[in-house]
Amino acid sequence: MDHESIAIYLNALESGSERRRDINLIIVGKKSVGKTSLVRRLFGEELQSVKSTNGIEIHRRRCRINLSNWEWNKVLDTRLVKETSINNRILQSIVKELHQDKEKPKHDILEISSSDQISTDDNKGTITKNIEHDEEPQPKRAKMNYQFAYPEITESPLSKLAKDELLSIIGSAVDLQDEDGYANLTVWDFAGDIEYYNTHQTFLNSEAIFLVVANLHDIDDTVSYGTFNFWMDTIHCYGSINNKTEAVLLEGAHNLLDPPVIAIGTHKDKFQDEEQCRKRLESYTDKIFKDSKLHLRSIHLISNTEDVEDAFEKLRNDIFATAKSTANWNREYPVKFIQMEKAINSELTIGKQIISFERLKELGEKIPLPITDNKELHLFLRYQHEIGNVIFFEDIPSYIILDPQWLANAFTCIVTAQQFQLELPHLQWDNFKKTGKMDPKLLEEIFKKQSADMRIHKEHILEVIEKFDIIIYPLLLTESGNVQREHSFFYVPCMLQTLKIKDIDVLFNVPNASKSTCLCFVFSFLPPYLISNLIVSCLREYPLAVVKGEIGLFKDCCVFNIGRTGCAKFVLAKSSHMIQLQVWQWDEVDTEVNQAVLKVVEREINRIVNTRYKLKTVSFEKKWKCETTSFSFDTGFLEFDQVNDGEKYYCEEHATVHKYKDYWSGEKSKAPVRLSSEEQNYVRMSMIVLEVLSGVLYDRLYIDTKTGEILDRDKLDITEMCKKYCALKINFPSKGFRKIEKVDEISTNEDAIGDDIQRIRVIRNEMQHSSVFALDDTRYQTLITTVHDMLTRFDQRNNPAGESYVKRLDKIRKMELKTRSFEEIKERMKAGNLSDIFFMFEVQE
Ligand SMILES: Nc1nc2c(ncn2[C@@H]2O[C@H](COP(=O)(O)OP(=O)(O)OP(=O)(O)O)[C@@H](O)[C@H]2O)c(=O)[nH]1
Ligand SMILES: [Mg+2]
Repeated sequence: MDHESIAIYLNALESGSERRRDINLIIVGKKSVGKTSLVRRLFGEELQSVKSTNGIEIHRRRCRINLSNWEWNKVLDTRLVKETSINNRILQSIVKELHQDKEKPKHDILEISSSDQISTDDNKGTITKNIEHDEEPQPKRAKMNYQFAYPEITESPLSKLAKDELLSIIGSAVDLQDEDGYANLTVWDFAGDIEYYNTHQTFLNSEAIFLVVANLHDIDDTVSYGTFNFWMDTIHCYGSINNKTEAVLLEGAHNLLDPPVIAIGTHKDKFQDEEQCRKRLESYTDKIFKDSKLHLRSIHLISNTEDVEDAFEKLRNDIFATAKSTANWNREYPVKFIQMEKAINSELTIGKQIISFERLKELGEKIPLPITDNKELHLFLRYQHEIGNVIFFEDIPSYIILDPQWLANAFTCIVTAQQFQLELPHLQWDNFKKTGKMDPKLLEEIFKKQSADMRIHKEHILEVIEKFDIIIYPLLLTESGNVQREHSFFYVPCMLQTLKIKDIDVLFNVPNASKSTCLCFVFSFLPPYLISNLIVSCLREYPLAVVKGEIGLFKDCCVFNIGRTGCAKFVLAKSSHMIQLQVWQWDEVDTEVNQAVLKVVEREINRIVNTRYKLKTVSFEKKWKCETTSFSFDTGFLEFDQVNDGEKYYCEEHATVHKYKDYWSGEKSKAPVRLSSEEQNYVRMSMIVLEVLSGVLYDRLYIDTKTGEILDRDKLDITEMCKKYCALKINFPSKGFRKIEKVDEISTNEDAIGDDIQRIRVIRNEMQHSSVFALDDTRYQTLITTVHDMLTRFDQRNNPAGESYVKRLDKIRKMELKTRSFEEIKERMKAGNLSDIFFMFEVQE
């Protein structure tokens, strides 16, 4: 093994990349509609012995990328195959590097040719390799012979690592041809039972393609439509604009949202007429929420039992075409990351299903070209999560799940659909469903039925599923008035079936005078599992309230104690599209208690929505209802700045007048009464920078890199993007990048893209470095004219998907601004943290 080959390898690791083609296909729909049967047919398998799915089944396959001859190969992704595949990818990157180096004079590549006979010779400075295969069935294989000679260099510890690595790859089976010709397909077959919806959530993500399946025969059933609608809305929670600008424009489609959905109607065999089937399925797709509809790409009508292969071939091709139209198809993947994949795969091989971020860091340090930057490791994990290789959430970094099926199995130990509960008829399910309480005896019986592997790891499984918010060991008040964490049993909120929301205050005997106004988090779409996650989160901080021996935990509703005395409690209750919070104080009312609880609850909702699940389209508004409201009343909300403390207001629910008491005053006192016109100008311009200009720059970068390079779209930062653009060494601004401070100093050469990028940078700086957070009318008008002209040019150059940039600008100019978050925004401006401001600022068109 010569040093230059090691150098090439290290270079490939540092700067090289491969094209990834990953399809993450998730199949959802009501119970028994035919999801598993559909998976079988897609894989060309028999339908016999299809059983109802318990939880989630993950099938991983590789399939050939060839539109005319596209087959879903039955290569199971066993660990051995995975290892081989990783080695192939590494070796291929070296060969690619060699090809690239061909043009460089210092590299003296002697030969790259096809030959059957390859050998290894360390002394003469050549790598040769006989590439063999142990996979079957195999198409034509490329037998590569590559030899090269370089001067000797001193061996460093790094090159020693690289040498060992290369030797180990060379000693394994590789097939360069195959890697180029395959896409990785992961199919997730989800159970239809509602009990699992809480656990399904862990496996969904914004990069998948969804098949939403409905039984055409069931179409008039309201539960059937409800489930279809539920899945479309749930998918929309992950919605983002499909930014593959060119592809979308070419097909004449606008404003499509990812993740894409293909709607499938099964049981076509029960109808004579295909047109009738189509109308039935369209009666669903026509009714769904207009934004959820933007995910829908096509519909397919099939019979799993009767249709011949053609129908499934058509569907396979459609899935493939859909995958190709997603933003991340063929994206560049750093070769270094393949190394990391190899490192985590070896952890799996030695039986570790879970590793911590700390362990990942250690692994990152040990690979031939170490990854030590946390951000880079996070990017790696995010990508791996998106393609379904690992499960990783930023808020639980100690639990990186290397085998998603293991986690799915762990979930189904505890979250069990009715049908699977029936297999253990002798157990006390009723009490479990009523109280959510899992006592040690029931737990023991359940684990007796699990596989040996699961039984051995019982404690570990419980620890993991607690981290994933499925179970909670509650805090309880002891008789002596202390707060203690319970360890002998736990609760499973998502399994509860007893609904008590209506009479919860009667149960706790709460006098009206003790109740606060009811704070409502009103969602446009409220993911149903959110309340269980939220209850678990709050039970980590507050003791569960108990009254007359009955605990305050019910389906979609929970009562917590605040402090040790029990004199103050709060309730969280879900009803239709809102989560409600009410504080009960039997003693003197202290509004600081309300504010403290609100802070925790709001923080946890934001964590679940934004950090845990990264739900891009889920947002809420905080409103309120009167003290004596019924939790099921879901209209007639009042705005926080509508009434002042002590003022009277009309209550729609009780058709009478009440006096307003300000329990949540933190809500109001923070905000200035009104924004001045200069402040409004400033806020508008900041929003234009964040919402429009950063998008322009992103699109331009995307077009000019021509690589679809991985960019963190969530954290668009103009400085970072300018740096990247600068590195492309094209379209330099007329006066260089750094010298200009004001937009007025930029050359008047309006054709130059570089000058416009410069304009974006300095306008953003002007906003960020403002010390007064105000912009006078003249300056605002000057900037608006500059931005307007520039956006007209970029509309021509970038041809953006969806709305034109100028239209987006006009929207912000006309928006009505609310004042509440202004102080908070100023703080963030001062801190230099400009991202996300737009989302914090509540705006109305
Ligand atoms: N006639 C007819 N029967 C079908 C069709 N698709 C599925 N079935 C039958 O419906 C039953 C349920 O099918 P599955 O594939 O298990 O349904 P599933 O959606 O995976 O069910 P869960 O995993 O329990 O949610 C089986 O008996 C299938 O044979 C179809 O297109 N036509
Ligand atoms: Mg199934």
